[in-house]
Amino acid sequence: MADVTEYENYINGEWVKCRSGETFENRNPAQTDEIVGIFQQSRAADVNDAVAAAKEAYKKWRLVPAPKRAEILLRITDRLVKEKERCSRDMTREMGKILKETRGDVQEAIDLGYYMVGEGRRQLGYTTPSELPNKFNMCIRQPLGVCGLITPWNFPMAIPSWKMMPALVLGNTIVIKPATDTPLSVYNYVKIFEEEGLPRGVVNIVTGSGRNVGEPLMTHKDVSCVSFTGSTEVGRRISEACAADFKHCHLEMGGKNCIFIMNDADIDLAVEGALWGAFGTTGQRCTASSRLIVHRDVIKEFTDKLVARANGLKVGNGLDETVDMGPAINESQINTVLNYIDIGKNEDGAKLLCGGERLTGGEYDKGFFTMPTVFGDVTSDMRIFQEEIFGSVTSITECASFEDGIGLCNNTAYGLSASIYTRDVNKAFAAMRDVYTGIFYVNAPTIGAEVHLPFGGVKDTGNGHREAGIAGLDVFSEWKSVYIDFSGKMQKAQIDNN
Ligand code: UN1
Repeated sequence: MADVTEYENYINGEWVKCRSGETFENRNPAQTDEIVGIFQQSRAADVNDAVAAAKEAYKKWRLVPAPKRAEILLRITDRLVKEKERCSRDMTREMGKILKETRGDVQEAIDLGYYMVGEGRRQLGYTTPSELPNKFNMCIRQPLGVCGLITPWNFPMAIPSWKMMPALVLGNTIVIKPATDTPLSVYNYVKIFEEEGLPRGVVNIVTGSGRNVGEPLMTHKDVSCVSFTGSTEVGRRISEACAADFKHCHLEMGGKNCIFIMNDADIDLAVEGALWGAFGTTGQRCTASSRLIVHRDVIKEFTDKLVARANGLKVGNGLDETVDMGPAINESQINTVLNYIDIGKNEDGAKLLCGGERLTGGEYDKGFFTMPTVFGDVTSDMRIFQEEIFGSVTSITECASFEDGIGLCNNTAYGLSASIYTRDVNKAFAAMRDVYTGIFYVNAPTIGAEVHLPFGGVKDTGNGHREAGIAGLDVFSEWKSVYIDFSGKMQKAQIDNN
């Protein structure tokens, strides 16, 4: 215990303990006897301090020329390149996903960082003619003020970067509350911000629970924008809380993503995609491929091959480079997954094809490990077809035709990501048009979004916003339309030009 580091909040450019002095432990989900760090169990008073600092810092930060703001973000991102391996290892220790994936997570923050650096010299508004003589019209982006960011544990650095970088390049200041399971990754990121000279108060980190930190942050009167990634249930609460004060509110929530495998697909490629889409990040992605909708002509071949591959995956500690799949994030999550496995086993007609249990014995007893699990003969009325599991479980559903398959893809409350495997370009384009999601892939699984395209979903997945890409700027800025009349006369729009 003695050599476990205690990490502090970062408020107004100082590392400080929370006011109550309470702390919580961050444990390695692959090896729960390892404490990764001790973090501040903050409360409303700490949130108030951080928001006050961010509000004060905003006065100056919004006036720093955007290219200058971007220069700091460039230095931060260059540093992150150098710190990638350390940050990836820390992330595997606190989150569990395998090193290859945590390196990808940090890389996603690097990619997004460089992309947003470019926005320092863009943030394009537009000019447009006026309807009146000697008058000039344009619209520009304006920052919002203090942004409250509430980030999840499954992409502990990538998702914070999706929110922090656009917010900062636009001239906002930030209070971020990382997930309690993965505060170290955000700490590592923010530490670089500090070391690379971001002015005090521009970024503040307050760790603690949703109730103690998230709630006071999202209801704080000086917070202008809340950006949240997490469950649909929590997102709904945040949406209601923000509505009272008309705060900008960006929500990125659940998914029940499907891969649709047509009878003309390259089956080996589809199996590869399904395996990666379903069991990458132990299935703990909003974009995970948790429904596999397969044309009946190829369902047997696909199922046999997928089950063989799933059985061959090596589950274990993500720091071991030979491991394919790490643990679930925590006790409660593994219990949710095991509960859904039970639900699947008890569904009338569903067949457990592989996995279906917690892994025990030896090192497994120290962590939250489950087997990669595949259910067959799943129909659209079943809970395992409809509900987000967020774990190493996927399901196979038979379809009779292209139209039937599209109907099944859309038969869900969520709308984040979907994909089709087919060699028929007509089918690929029709599916792209008719499947109702924010992200769509052809001949690739439902995961693998790149940072310069909008990320987000429809229906219960989102509330109409997107992050990353140019669309990500909309969350953290407001349009201002500017009219400059140089006629020297009192001109009246809509009236003088009749
Ligand atoms: C998430 O699932 O929460 O496309 C984010 C992907 C990653 C991001 C996923 N680039 O799967």
